[in-house]
This record gives sequence, structure tokens and C-alpha cells, in this order.
Amino acid sequence: MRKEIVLITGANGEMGHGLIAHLGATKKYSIVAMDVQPLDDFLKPLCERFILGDILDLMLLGRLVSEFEIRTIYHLASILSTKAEYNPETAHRVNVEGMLNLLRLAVEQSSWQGRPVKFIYPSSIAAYGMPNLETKQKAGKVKESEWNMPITMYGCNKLYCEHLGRYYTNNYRQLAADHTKTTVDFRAIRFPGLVSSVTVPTGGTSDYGPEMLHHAAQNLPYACFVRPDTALPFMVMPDAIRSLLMLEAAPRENLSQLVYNVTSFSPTAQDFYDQVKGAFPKAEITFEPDLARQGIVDSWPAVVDDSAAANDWGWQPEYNQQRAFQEYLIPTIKARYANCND
Ligand code: AKB
Repeated sequence: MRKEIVLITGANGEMGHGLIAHLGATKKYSIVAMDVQPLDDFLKPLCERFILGDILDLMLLGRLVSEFEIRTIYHLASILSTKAEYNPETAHRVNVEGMLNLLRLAVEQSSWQGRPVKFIYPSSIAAYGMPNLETKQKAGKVKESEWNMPITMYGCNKLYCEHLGRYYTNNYRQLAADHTKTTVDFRAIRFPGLVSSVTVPTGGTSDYGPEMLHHAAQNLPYACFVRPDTALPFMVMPDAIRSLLMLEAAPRENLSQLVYNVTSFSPTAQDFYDQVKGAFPKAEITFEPDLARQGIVDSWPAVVDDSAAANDWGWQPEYNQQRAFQEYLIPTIKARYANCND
């Protein structure tokens, strides 16, 4: 008998940390975690197995199929927007071919099990692309179906992977004589910029927010790479993890779409600065916009419409801007870097 498990790719990333810590603490799931980087020691006891390996390694994925009965896949592994621009073709391989490998694995698992495997996918506001700042300022709350013209490789990858998930769920091998409805049960969330008190992101373009905060808490100077008036939707990690779990748990018949926006607050970089300065008055923060990265952020919406998530599966963020900083980020970050502020 194969053991029932939850598979998490990109396990050592920011969201992987939050998800494993949460699922592990419930003790309800056997977690098999995968990453190209070693898993942080404190996460290891929460996992049934950690596999150091690449989602492009088909032999490795094949071995997973023979050993485990995978009930849910959280496919978190990806190369983020800034890093992807340095090597777009490699990013495409990891983000798109990697996704295809995981979808194949999910289809195979579903057919063995005779029931759909859940495939939970973090997409991103990078799937949007506004042609200029004026459009962004006038756009208001952007719905999932609007402005789907990403300007980054990562954004193109995310948007296309959403389509792949929809195809595998609804139309996979639709002309085959043995075409079956038991494929995968794909569900995706378009996340805004994420901020965690535990980890710092690497390779993203919304990183200026978390970087400003973590630098200040460690008494390190920080040059913010966007203008003070730059606005983006952000969310703290506990809300992000909660939204993933809520979408995973939602009855299929309640879902009117496969891809959902979620959001909680839309600070400007100046708002970030004010919150950080309020908590760490000695912080040395300057604004030194990088035109290319600014261009990417200017193409992403300032506010997204998450009413579909609210209607279909009851989504509501628990943290608004004030609570996010005052009750979660600042106290936990102060405790984390206590030695730096002596
Ligand atoms: C990035 O900046 O690439 C990510 C994202 C918005 O998906 N944080």
C-alpha cells in the first residue's frame, strides 16, 4: 500500500515555510517536501520526507508516483519576476515545464486513485500587465479577467500555467477514446506581494516592502528601488497561507472559476517607509528608483478585486495594514532580530 501524502514543491521558499509550519502543526497530514535547496532544519521534523531535487527531474517524480499516494499537490516552486528576467529561458523551463511535469504527475495519480488529485497553485499579480502608469492609476480594482497582458517572463509563465491548470482540469485529452473526467482538480490564487516576519523573499520585484522592513530591523541601511508613491497590493504570510487552505477546502461546486484574486491592503512604498520608521526610528532608508524594476511594478495593479473569492469560498483577510504591521510584522521581527537592536 502506498502512503497518502501532501506534496509541497518549493518547500524551502517563503510560502513553503508558512505552509509546512501550519500543516505540520495540525499533525493531520503526512508531508513530502521537495526543493532544490536543503530544507531548513526546523521544518524537517514536520515532514514525512524531504527530497532534495528538481521538478525537471522526471526520474525523481516517477519514483514519487510509485512510492506515495498523493492527495494534494501545492506546487510552490518557481523563479520570481526579477530573477526570471536575468535568464528568461531558464525561468520558462522551471516555471512552465516544471508545472507540466507536476500536472502529468497529478493526472497519473488521479487515474490510479480513480478520484481527482487537488492541485493548488500560487499565481501572482504579475499575470497582469498595464501599459502605463496612467492606466494603472485609473484602473481601480482589477478583476481576474482584466489586463491579462504581462510584461515579464514570470508573469507570462504564471498566466500560461493558469491556462494549463484549467486545460488539465476540463479538457485534458478531450479527443481520446479513453478520455476520462477523472483528471486533476486545479485551483489557483493570484497573490499580491507577500510579507513574512520569518523569511525574506529573493528574486521578486515586490521585494522592496519586505526588504525595507527586514533591513531596518537588522540595523542595515536600505535603498528602496521604487518611487515613494508606488502602490501595490500586499498581504502578510498568515493570510496568504489561510487563503490557500480555504481554497483547498472549498467544495468544488462552489467554485465559479479556477483562478481567484486575494488581497488585503495596498500600501505605497511611502506607507511602508512610515510604518518601518515608526517602529525603527534609526532606520536608514533612501529611495533610489531602478527604472527597469519600477517599470515592472508600474505594470501591476495597485488594487485587485477579490469579490469572487469572497463570494465563492468566504475569503476575508484577517490583517489590514494597521494590524499587519502593529500586531504581526513589527513585534515578530523585533523579537527575531533582538540581538541587532542591542
Ligand atoms: C514577485 O515580485 O515576483 C513576486 C510576485 C508579485 O509574484 N513577489
